[in-house]
Amino acid sequence: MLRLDVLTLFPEIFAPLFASIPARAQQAGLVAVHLHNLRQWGVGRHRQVDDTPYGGGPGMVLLAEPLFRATEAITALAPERPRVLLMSPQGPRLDQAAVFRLARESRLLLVCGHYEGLDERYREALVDEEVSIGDYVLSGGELAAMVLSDALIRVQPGAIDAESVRQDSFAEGLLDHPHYSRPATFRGMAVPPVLLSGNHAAIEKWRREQALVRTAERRPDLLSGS
Ligand code: 9D3
Repeated sequence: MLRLDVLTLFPEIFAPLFASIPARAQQAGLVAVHLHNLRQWGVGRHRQVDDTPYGGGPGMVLLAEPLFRATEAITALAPERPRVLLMSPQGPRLDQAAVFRLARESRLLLVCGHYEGLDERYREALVDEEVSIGDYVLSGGELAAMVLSDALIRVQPGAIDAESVRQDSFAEGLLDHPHYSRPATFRGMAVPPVLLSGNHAAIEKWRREQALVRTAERRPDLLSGS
């Protein structure tokens, strides 16, 4: 059982974690997702969560006080201390190996920064690990937290067919082979005859070759190990 706590200023945009496979996984008790609004721990009458950066410059910085208080309060909601993951463009890029590693944890707290930065003292004191989902700029950590959560949820034992998890691209280090379904000929385009042969060894060999060719052509970095 995996418990995911998410700390964000925008809990209302997390609908994808309550649909499809993540919804079924929660109904089956394989995972629990708890959203928390950082505003709840804002300071003062205006529940302030950010302020201008010392030293000047554009943008705002999420205040240490609400981040510390929120993390302490969320931690206290369950017996186990969560591993605290900061969604951040400064982190190592997420890959399937990191997904499998993090999916074995029993409790994670995903902290979503905002376009602005976060007070560095929070990162130093309470963040265990930073996670980026790729080299492009998002407007906040929320979509990254949803991507990570979805990837973690679908590999929880029982969430989807175990063979599918094993065969996934990136788990095997290869892209997927082509897929076909009925009819055998569609608008003059025939399905590769080997797939209709009933020869399972030949089909397996063809699929592996196709996966290799595709990977070499489209993602040579996956083969060279870079
Ligand atoms: C001016 C420098 N920018 C850093 C590249 C500032 C900045 C831009 C966007 C700081 C935070 C953000 C919001 N993005 C995330 O919080 C984020 C993110 C991303 O933008 N890309 C990939 N993964 C992630 S995880 C969190």
